[in-house]
Amino acid sequence: MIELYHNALSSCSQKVRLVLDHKGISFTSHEIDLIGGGQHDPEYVKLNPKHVVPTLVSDGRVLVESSLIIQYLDDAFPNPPMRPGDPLGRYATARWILRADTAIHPAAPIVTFAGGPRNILLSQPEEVREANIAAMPDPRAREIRRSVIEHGVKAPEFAGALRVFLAALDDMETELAEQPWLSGERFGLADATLLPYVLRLEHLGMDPLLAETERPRVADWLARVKVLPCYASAVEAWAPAAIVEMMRGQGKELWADVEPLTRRDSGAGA
Ligand SMILES: N[C@@H](CCC(=O)N[C@@H](CS)C(=O)NCC(=O)O)C(=O)O
Repeated sequence: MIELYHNALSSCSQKVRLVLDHKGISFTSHEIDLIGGGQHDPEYVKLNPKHVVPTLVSDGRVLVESSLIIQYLDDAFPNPPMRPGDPLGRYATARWILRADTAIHPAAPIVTFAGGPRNILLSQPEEVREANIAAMPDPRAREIRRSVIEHGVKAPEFAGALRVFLAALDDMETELAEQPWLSGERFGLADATLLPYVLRLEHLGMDPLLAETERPRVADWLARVKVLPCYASAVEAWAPAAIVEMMRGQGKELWADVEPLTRRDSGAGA
């Protein structure tokens, strides 16, 4: 019996749903409204003391940290395997997972909240928005959230966070020259881990970064991911179309400010 506390558009939740779906594991869904502050509900915080999603409950055992959760799922439900069998292949997968946790994920709220969702937060009454930020346990995360809400893509943190994404895309492009999937010969944990961040760029209207002319192998990889059954049920089925459209529209309006930061001669991608 699996229960998942998650959010439709959260990258870490998408990652776990992709793995659950790819393995054919059904779960009871508890959606957490991150914009409304559901992650700070005292009952939820008992499960996840970091006030974040996802949280997976497996036969009564509470599991947090999406990267550990997907590795647990691959151990507990080994078919189909989502990590290569050979030690070097497993190392390569673990390295992508580590990179997502230590670099890409910390950059994600900056890239995200500087764009589309910023308007949603700005439309909230200030006391509601501030109460939700004040409830975030990490003081640095609070500071960054306030900065990106105030300054958008002009926030001092934005260009560096975008560079983290660009560097990951460029390394994906290199790796995909050697093998069809980031996890080796088939879709696996590394692919499920990176997909939500690549998709986030698309949702934020930054599709030119994913164009065939710019990064042909990443474009091809994304097209192949999108025809997998798990993409339809774990990502598309959950994503609220109106919010994605709003984010994309907002991102396209901001592209003139963002594009110069993505040029290779600007130091981006280094
Ligand atoms: N290391 C955690 C990070 C989880 C995380 O940051 N989740 C985000 C959504 S992707 C969240 O819940 N944010 C709450 C907030 O923005 O207040 C994991 O991998 O599970």
